Amino acid sequence: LVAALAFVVAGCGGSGDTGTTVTGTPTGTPTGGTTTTVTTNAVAISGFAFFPPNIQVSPGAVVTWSNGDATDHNVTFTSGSTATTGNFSSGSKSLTMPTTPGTYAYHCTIHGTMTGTVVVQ
Ligand SMILES: [Cu+2]
Repeated sequence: LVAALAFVVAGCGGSGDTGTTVTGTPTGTPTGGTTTTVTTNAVAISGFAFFPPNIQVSPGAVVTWSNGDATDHNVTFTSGSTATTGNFSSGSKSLTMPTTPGTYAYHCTIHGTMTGTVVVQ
């Protein structure tokens, strides 16, 4: 019986067992402070997060946030700008970015874990 059990356990460690793999996390994960910056003017709000969280646009560009959650969110800049969309629970809101190059951080004032940045350059 012991020998048979050991055989089964050893078998579980084979190539067919993928249930506990924790290595090889993909890059670009939207949480955890990733520094990946995407060139786009559109940001989705989904699952209480901005995606992509870090974007790059041209000076003076209009950036649009689309709220896919059925709850109020807002986009409020906290560095270099005081622009805010105000709360909105559906649809999209747009803000015109500054013309001065730099990194502008924003967050949702309702949900402190929702943060993002816009790099203007
Ligand atoms: Cu929010």
